[in-house]
Amino acid sequence: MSLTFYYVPMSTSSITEAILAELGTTCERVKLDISAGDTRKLDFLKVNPNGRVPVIVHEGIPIWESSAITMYLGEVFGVDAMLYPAPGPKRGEAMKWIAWGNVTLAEAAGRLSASLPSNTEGAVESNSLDWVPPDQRSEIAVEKAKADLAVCLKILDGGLEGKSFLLDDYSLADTHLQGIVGWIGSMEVDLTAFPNVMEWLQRCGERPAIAKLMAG
Ligand SMILES: N[C@@H](CCC(=O)N[C@@H](CS)C(=O)NCC(=O)O)C(=O)O
Repeated sequence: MSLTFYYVPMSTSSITEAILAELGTTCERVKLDISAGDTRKLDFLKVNPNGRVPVIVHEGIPIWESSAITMYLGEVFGVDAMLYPAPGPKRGEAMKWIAWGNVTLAEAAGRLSASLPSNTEGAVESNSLDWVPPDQRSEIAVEKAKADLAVCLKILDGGLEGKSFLLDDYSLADTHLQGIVGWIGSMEVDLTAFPNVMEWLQRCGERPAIAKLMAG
C-alpha cells in the first residue's frame, strides 16, 4: 500500500493529520512551506493544480480537498476501525457534517481569517493564496464573518444537543469538525455562547490521538 501525505504544519492539513492519527494509518509525509513558495512549485502543482494542502496520494491517485480526503480515508480504513459508518443513513449523516464543515462553517471562518492581521493566531500568512491586502479589508466584513460564524456555531450546538458526539459515538466527522472549530476558537470568536460545542471540543481533545497532536 502506498500512501503519501502532503502537508503544511498548522493549516487545513492538520485536519487530515488528525484523521490519519485516529486511524493509525502510516504514510510517507511531505512537508511544504508556503513562505518558501513550495505550494506553487511545478512538481506540487502536478499533484494538486490548486496549489493547496492537504493532499494524499493513494496508490498513485492524488486526492485533494480535506473533506473528500476525510470521507475517502473513512470509507477505506475507518469502517473496520469503527470510526466511520458503513454505507447507509449514518454514513450520510457523517458526510453531511463533513461537507457542511468545509463549505459553510470554514467558508465563514476563512473570511474572518483573511481579514485578520497576518501575524495574529488563525490568520493566513501574508504570502498565502488567501491573503487579502489590508486596504481591501473592512470592519464590516469582519463583523459579517463573525455573525455568519455565530449562526453556524448555533447549528453545530443544536446538532450536539443531548449527544456526546455528532453521530452519538465518536467518528471521523468529529475529528474533522473539531479541527475547524479549534481554528475558529483560536481567532477572535467567543465559543462560550455554545456550551454543547465547548463540551464536545473538550471531549474530542481527550481522544489520545488528538491530545498527542495538540501536545506537539
Ligand atoms: N478547501 C481546501 C482548502 C485548503 C487550503 O486552503 N489550504 C491552504 C492552507 S490552510 C493552502 O494550502 N494554501 C497554500 C498557499 O496559500 O499557497 C481544503 O479543505 O482542502
